[in-house]
Amino acid sequence: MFSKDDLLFKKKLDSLINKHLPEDWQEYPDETLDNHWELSKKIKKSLSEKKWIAPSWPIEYGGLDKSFTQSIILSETMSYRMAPGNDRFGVRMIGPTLLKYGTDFQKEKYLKRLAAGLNIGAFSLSEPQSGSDASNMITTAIKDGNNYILNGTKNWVTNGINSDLVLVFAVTKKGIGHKGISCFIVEKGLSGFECGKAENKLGIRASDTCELYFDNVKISKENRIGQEGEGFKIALSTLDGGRIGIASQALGIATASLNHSIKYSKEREQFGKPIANNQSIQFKIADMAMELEAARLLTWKAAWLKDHHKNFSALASMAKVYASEVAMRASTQCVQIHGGYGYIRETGVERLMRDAKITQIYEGTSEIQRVVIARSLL
Ligand code: COS
Repeated sequence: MFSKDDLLFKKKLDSLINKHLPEDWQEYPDETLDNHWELSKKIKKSLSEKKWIAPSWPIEYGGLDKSFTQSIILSETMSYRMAPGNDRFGVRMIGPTLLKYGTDFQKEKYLKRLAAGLNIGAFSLSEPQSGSDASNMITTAIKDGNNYILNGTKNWVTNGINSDLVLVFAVTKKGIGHKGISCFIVEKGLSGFECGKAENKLGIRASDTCELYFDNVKISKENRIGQEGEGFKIALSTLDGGRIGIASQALGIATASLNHSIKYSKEREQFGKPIANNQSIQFKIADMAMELEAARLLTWKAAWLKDHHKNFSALASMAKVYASEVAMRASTQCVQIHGGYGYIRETGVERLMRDAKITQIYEGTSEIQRVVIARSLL
C-alpha cells in the first residue's frame, strides 16, 4: 500500500527518535515539556532548516512536497517526545485550508512564513455554546463595504496565545444554519482582538489553549477564505485531515508508553527477578504492541486514501477513535507497570496518560467520530 519513499522516510525518522530529537529537545527536560509552550529559537531553527514544520506542502511554499502519509509519520515521531508535536507550529489545520481554498495572494502571504516557523497558526471553530454542534456558532462577521466586522468569542483554541494567524469561522448570514458560515484568516494585533488567559489543562501542557475575543474587529474581505457560506464545509473537510494528525499524535504517545514499559519492566526487580519475567506484565506489553500496530496501520491507511484522493473521512474518524483509545490504554498500563513510580511527576510517564486523554476529545470527540463513521455506513 505504501511507496518505497514512505517506508524509507519512516526508517530514517525512526532512527532519529532516539538520536536527533532528544538532542534538539534536551533543553526541555521532561518536567518542562509539561509546562513550557514557548518553543526555543534553537528548536524552531532546527525544524525550519530541515523543512520539517510543513513537509507535505509544496516546495514553493516552504515544504518538501512529501506525501501526507510522510507528514503523518513525522507527526508521530515528534509526538513521541512531546505530545503536541509539530502542532506547536499550528500548521496542521491552517495549511491545508489555505492550500485548498486560499487565493494565490493568501498562500503567498502566509504559507512561507508558517512553514519557516516565523509565524504560528491556530484554528478557532468552537465557542462556549457550540462544541460538537459546531454549526451552532454565534460569532458574527457582518459585511461593511470591503471589510467584515467580527464580534464574538471562540474557545479551546490551541496555540491561541502563541499564534500570529488564526483561522476564524463566523456567521456572515444569520438564520440559514451552516450555509451562513464563512471562514477568515485573522492576524493578531488587530484592534479589538484579545486573547484570554492560558487554560490550566490536564495534559498537552506543552501547548497553550485559550479563549479569543473579537470586539468589532475589522477584517478585510481579502482575508475571507473561500466563498461566503462555504465556511462550515471548509471546517469539516479540514478536520477530516486534522483527525488523522491527531491519530498520529496518539501513536506517538502509545509508542512512548510501550517503550517506557519495556525498559522499566526489564530494569525493575521484585521477588528477585525483573518484573518483565511475569506473564501479567508480558501480556500488558503484548497487548500494547498489538494494538499499536493495528492503530498505526489504520492511521496510515487513512493517510494513504487522502494521498490518493479517495474518500477518507470515515477512515480518518476510525483512525482517530482507535488510535486515541489505544494511546489511553497504553499510557494507563504504562503507569500501572511503573506502580507508585508511575504516579509521580518525576518519572514522566503519568504525563503520557494526561496527554493521551485529549486525543479522545479535541478535533471531534470519540462520540462525534462514531457519528461520522455510522453516517458513512448508513
Ligand atoms: N467535508 C465537507 N463537507 C461536509 C463534511 C465533510 N467531512 N461532512 C459534512 N459536510 C457537509 C454536508 O454535506 C452538509 O452540506 P449540505 O447541507 O450542503 O448537504 C453540511 O456539511 C452539514 O453537514 P451535516 O448536516 O452532517 O452537519 P451536522 O451539523 O449534523 O454536523 C458533525 C456533523 C457532527 C459531524 C460535525 O458538526 C462535527 O464534526 N462536529 C464536531 C466538530 C469538531 O470536531 N469540533 C472540534 C473543533 S477543534 S476547535
